[in-house]
Amino acid sequence: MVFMANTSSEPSENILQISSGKIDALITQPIDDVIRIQIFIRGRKRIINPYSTVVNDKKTLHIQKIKDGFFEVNAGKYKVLVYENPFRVSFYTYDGELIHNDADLGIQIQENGITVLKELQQGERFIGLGEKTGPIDRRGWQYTHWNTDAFAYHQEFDPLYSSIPFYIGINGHLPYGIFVNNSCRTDFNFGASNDRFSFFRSADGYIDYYFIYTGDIKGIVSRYLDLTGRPELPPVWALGYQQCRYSYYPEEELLLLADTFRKKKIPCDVLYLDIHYMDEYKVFTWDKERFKDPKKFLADLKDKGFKVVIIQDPGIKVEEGYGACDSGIEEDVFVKYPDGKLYVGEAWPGRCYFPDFTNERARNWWKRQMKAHFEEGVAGFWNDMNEPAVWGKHFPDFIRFNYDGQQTSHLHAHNVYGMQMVRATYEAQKEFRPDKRPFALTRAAFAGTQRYAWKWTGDNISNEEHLLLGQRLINSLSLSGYFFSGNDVGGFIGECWPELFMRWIAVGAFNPFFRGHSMINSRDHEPWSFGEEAEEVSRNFITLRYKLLPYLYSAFYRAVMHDEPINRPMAFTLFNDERSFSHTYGHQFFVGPSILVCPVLPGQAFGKVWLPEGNYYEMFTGKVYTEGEHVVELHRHRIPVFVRAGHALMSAEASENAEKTFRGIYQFHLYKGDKASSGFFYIDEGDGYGYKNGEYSLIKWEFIPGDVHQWNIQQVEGNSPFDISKTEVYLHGYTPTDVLEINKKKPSLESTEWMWIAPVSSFDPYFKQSDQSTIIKVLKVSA
Ligand code: MIG
Repeated sequence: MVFMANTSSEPSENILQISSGKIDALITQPIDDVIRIQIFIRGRKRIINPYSTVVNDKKTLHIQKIKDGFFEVNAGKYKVLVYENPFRVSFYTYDGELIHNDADLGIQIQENGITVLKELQQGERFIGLGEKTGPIDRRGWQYTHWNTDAFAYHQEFDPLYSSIPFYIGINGHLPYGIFVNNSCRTDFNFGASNDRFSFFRSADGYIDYYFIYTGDIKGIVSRYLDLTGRPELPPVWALGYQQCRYSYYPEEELLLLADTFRKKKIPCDVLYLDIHYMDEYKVFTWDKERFKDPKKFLADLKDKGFKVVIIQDPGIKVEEGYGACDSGIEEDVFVKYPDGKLYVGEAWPGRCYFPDFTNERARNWWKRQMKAHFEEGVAGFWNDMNEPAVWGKHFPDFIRFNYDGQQTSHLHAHNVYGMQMVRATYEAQKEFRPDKRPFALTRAAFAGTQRYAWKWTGDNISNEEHLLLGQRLINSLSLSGYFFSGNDVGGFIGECWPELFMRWIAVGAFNPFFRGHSMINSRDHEPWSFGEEAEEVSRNFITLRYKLLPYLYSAFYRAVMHDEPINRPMAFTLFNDERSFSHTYGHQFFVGPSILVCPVLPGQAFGKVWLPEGNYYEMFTGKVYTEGEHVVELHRHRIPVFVRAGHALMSAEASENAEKTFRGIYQFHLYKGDKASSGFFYIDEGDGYGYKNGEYSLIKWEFIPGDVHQWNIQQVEGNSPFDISKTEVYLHGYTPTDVLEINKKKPSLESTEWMWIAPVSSFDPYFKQSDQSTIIKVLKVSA
């Protein structure tokens, strides 16, 4: 039912429709706390992006007509005031505080461009917007969404590979979210070169945006995920260390690589095949000289405990007799010029046709082409060049796309092309290997792609700037609801060096996606590629990653089930503290609820860390730090990482890969504190869907301080019994005179040692004794 602004029909319809000057507007409420506003230049065809959202606008809208041309919409936690002429909206709390409103310039139309201007509030900040360079706070910056192959990007480069047109504005203590669901090229201004307004602009005469207010950032991200969908729980092996190179071949090299990891006792789960595994870069083929028997080769690696992920590019070589080319033509899946001729663009294989992934027929065709790879035993798929990228940069704007029946041009399809490619890649896995959890990695993305794929941030550079700006990209993706991301450890382009690599592998170990990669004709980025010292440091941090797998996997579980990012930059909760946005602390992030990581550059003698809301333990030495800002001495072989006092961690004995680690011995680590706290650990079989039938263990830990410190650790959900009595328990920060109870019993304790990372050998020819500071004195509950 439509509530026409110019009629006096009764409230509680589901659409408020406004006509004002040259524009029409529709206001709806898809879900609680979210108001959708569509604005279009009257008479223009609207291309609605069908790919990003997973909800229908069904909710009743509570509209009250205050007087002619002025309405109030009750949106749950806030109200929207709507003025008809000129069309303006403003958002208020029920206490009458202004959250956000249109600027007095309102909506501007030039040709087919439509710009929605918003009043800039004093001190207003902007965070999110996905994979965008620049500082954490985007105030004073402008960005464009147009997925781009951004080889060797730098600090001020825009646009990059993906478009997530979702940001969070912070107006004092009132944060709000805006998601602009137009897949065409859009521009966002956050007060760049002006102090009057922020804006978003689309070039096609139509703006479709969602306003979200919940009172906190966590709630905003959660509503955004209600709108655009959530990923499913990944297989545990995807959390392991992954090794890539452009390119490993022939098969002997990969077998040797696998053996080297095992021989050097460095855990690793995944090896990658970059473009050289294919016959002349033709997707779905193998170079049979380099890989004589792919099935056997993959089985051999499987026996060694490795999964293999292969790269796939969208371009299909123009070549008669090449199966994908022939069948693609026959089934009419390639994009065309307006005159009906097939579009040909150039990429790795030379002249290529390109599947129209916005056509369901093409997606289904792609899935069928992938079938043989499942029979061969390929474990996961890596979608590259899917911006889409061609030599010469982009497809011409007028190339035709199906766009799921809306029949439009590249202008609308471009930004969702990669998303629809990786969607097909993901769906193929669901179809052909339904008992396993899919793994897809993508370079290009749009809002909603988090449902299908992990994302890495493309062709970064081996330099110090990229270690930090890469972290900001991951932090920003995290704030934008894209939780599973990471960057090429060591940097893709250029020559990394030992000191930088040691820093990068340490930081990477705490990011959701953890993969070493490097470009053709540059040096290898294997853990042993930078000498013995860097090898020991790499072993330490990769092993640490595996020790922490139960904790990390629990963070993934919380991400999928409870919308809590894995990687949480300070601004996620501390958005009212200006330090969250500073260059000094803007790179810091929590991984899960209890561990705080502070990326630092090589060569610095000391660094600044900010430990908010309570006391902490420096993870590797056990040293106690009080709440606040600290200057800490930096160590060549590790970075500052802290554990919250009063929190618990769960670890495992690191094995050669994630699945074996998951079947081993577990430990709980209880860190003495003075504030009550609680949290969860989650364990299941690490792959498959048994967990949907209750085959998992959800363990709750709880800390209550007092004269007697109480720690309670109990399985609270799941049918797989978790035997807490078989788990080792280590107490950090306690002395034998402390009085504590674990599950209401006084434990008997023994003094012992614990190491998160091992002492690194001394490489100084005169000073032989290695640093022992990572051997921490702890108490252990006696068996
Ligand atoms: O034009 O497949 O970002 O990770 O190694 C380069 C070769 C194509 C770009 C990817 C990179 C990959 C490389 N690809």
